[in-house]
Amino acid sequence: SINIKINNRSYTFNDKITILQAAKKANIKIPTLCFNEKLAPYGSCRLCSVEVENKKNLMPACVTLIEDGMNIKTHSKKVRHVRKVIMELIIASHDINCSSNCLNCSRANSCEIRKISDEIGIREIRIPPINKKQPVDKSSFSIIRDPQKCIICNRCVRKCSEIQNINILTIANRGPETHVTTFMDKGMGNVECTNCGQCILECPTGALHEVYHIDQVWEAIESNQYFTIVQTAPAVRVAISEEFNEKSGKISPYQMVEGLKLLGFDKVFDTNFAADLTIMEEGYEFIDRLKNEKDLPLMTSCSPGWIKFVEHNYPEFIKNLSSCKSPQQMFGAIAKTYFAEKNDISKDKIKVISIMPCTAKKYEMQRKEMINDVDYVLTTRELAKMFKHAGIDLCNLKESLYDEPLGESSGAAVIFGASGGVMEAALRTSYEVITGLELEKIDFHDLRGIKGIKEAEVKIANKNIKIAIVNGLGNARTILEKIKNGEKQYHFIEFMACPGGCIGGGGQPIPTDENTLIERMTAIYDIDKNSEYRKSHENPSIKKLYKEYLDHPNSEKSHELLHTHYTS
Ligand code: HC1
Repeated sequence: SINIKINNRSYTFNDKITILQAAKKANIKIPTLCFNEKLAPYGSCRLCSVEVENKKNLMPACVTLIEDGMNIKTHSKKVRHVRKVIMELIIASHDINCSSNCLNCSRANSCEIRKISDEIGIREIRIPPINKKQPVDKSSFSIIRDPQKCIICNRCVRKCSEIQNINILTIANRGPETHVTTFMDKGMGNVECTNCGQCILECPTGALHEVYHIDQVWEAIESNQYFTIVQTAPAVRVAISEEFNEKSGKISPYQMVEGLKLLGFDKVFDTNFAADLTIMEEGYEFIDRLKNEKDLPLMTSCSPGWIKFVEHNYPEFIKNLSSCKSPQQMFGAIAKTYFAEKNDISKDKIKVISIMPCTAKKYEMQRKEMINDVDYVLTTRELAKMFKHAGIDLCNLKESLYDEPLGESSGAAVIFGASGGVMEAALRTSYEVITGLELEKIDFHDLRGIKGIKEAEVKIANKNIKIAIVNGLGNARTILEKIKNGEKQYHFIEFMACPGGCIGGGGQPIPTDENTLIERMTAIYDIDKNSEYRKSHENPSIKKLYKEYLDHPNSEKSHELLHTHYTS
């Protein structure tokens, strides 16, 4: 055992952990900026510096291991003074006008610099600000990067390489010239960025944020020219609560619907309707591929970050991708045809606005294969801003139902928002279609949870179907490599670009940590459990859509509207 003293109190630990971990176990908070326990330690910001007896210099708590007999002071006069100087330097290297721009900063309410400055007692900034003279990177459809606000904590770089395994961000130069950049300074839109937005979730400041569509959406709502249709993704309905300081799921989806009606959208519909539609199309596609043993494993195609990852890195698997458009895009296609025709509205007058937990959806809507299905995408964070702009107190609103017919959905659709949900929804339908029998145990608990790679075998009509569920692009790379070298074989795989699935999307409230993911996931499965219909093929509005318009899954009309193909 290792005996140490922290602030004159004795503690015993069994493992050689860091000073930071030991302090945490002792309920002592040491401030950090460049540290995240899910990423490799970096030790650059030095905010976590502590005094260790008999050591000349202060030691960074995040990378210094405890040793028997260590006597540590975490908040001595010297430590407090040094932390203030470090913080002043960090602030000086941050946006030259942060104190005034802070008012319109994307992170005005969640800036880690502001929070830590308060915690360590910064009262004045004695160091003049540094102008880094680097332009804002606006090259991406999804993400804006403002180097003036970057404090070089390296968390975005590490998240992109260690968790997502994409490696498009890097640190360039040294000393005062140090900055985060992309290959040859090309900009995020011109390198192999998947638009997943995990870097945004990791950024402690407003140096990274989504490309805003808020102004265009206000304009569409307020113009008399357009018929505005909003669709809400599965994961948004639980996480929106967090933007109003409530636990995930506390504000009901129907209060959010009422809020959307108050904002002035002409129709409030649901992406979940299209998730049910996706299950019909993809379920039948799976049955067909299984029967013909063609292009297996089938790989899901609803996560646009994942699709871009395959196109750039594994073009040999493009044939395995489902030809189904994502629910977001299917929804737009149906809104501008079936709904438009039924209601005699010119499709050119319709503006489809999606509320998504995902920054890559802003890129997906602009892909040439499916352009014009959707007009604008707002993230969960942007929607919360719009509610606040309009003075809508979401927590105290009455509940209002989604409009019909594109607002009806099953429990199988809402679970799309959590890792494993698309697979579970597909199995609920495929089982019944293949066997003609009723599936009695519809909860597939083995497929749930935030673990990065999950595997299972399901027996359908005497055939063992091997499935995998993968979330996070680093894990996607691991599985694809194993399939390539013959180590693994599957029939069907669900892939989601973001850790935890869409509930962990780059457009979700910040922080998005492991605890929040679990809370969001629990709230999602609660909605499923309490749904009137729990299988996509039971959704009455979906049955009607096939009867009145599409005929049957994978029909010619379905292919024209709901399917696509990808190229490398
Ligand atoms: Fe998702 Fe999907 S589940 S991709 O995670 O298939 O973004 O929530 O809307 O399109 O339905 C996201 C979520 C979302 C689509 C659906």
